[in-house]
Amino acid sequence: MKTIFNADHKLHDAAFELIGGKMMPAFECPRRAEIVLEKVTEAKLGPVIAPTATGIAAAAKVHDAKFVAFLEKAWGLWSEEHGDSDALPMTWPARSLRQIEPDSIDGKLGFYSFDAGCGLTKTSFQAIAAGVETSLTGVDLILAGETSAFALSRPPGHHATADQMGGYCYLNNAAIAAQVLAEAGRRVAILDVDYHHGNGTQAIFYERGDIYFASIHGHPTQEYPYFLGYADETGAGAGEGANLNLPLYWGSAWDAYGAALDKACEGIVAFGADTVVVSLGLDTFEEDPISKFKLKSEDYLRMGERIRKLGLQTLFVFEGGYAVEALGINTANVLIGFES
Ligand code: OKP
Ligand code: ZN
Repeated sequence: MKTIFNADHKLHDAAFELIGGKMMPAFECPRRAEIVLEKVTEAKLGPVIAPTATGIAAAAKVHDAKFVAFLEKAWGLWSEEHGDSDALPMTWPARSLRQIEPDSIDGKLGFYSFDAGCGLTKTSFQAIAAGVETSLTGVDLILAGETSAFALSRPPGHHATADQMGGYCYLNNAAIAAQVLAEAGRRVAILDVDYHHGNGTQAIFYERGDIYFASIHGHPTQEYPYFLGYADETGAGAGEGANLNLPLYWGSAWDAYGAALDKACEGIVAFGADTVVVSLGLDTFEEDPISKFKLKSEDYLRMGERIRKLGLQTLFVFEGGYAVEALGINTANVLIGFES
């Protein structure tokens, strides 16, 4: 399996995040992608290639063009007003407030986000754009007939909606890939195994019957992003039946997880998918610092094997996972299990 590695990922390096009432070093940090690259290379899974400079016009297939343009110019507007600090939203158009885009940068940041998890540095957009190119290069490999490919980039994407960033995510790499694959005639299922519900991906395809979305994640009564991801969200309109949420409670280990993964895979088969995009988050790990599932390193081999049993062309797109020391091994284990 080829790995497409976004070397520009390191251009996104937020100074800190506010979590649990404390200012902490950002969990979503450059070391994450580097350790995954190390372990994937050590595992000799296949060639590591650079993304093709395709540009990011395809992002507008699932995102609002005004949102993409905003991301590109946000830090410039911010620095004119606030100097060199990371651009960070702090006020949102919540219930009772109006959905009108303000002129000032602080207002715009709130308008185009749903939480304070998305700081932007001077060079963040370069990393984000190269991330889109990374997943598009993965799409090219799949369309060229490769059985699988791994798009290794950060920041992640699955929380990003059509017009809002949130949860460390800016542009939705997996959704963009799925859309381009669907336009190429593929019947696409997205399997989101990140610990957090892929609210952005779900929302983007919720009313569509041509792309299936299945997610296993922390139950929204307990876990971020809290306001989406219930089992009764099954799709709407033409998309009715094309959305499958399998929320699990804190403390879930492989017995419960493996059973949910079976259900997700059965849904993908019933949908008749020929191509799978896996939102590959490794924050289900027992030692993840911000998550509360109990998967062990060996369980990721089982995960990869189960996905392989689908027998479909598979594009893995890197998402979350914050237990940095084990992150490389856990990621490689999914890919090793898939290839076994
Ligand atoms: C991004 B991805 C919960 C704080 C959550 C945001 C988490 C974003 C995860 N106590 N902060 O899905 O791994
Ligand atoms: Zn996550």
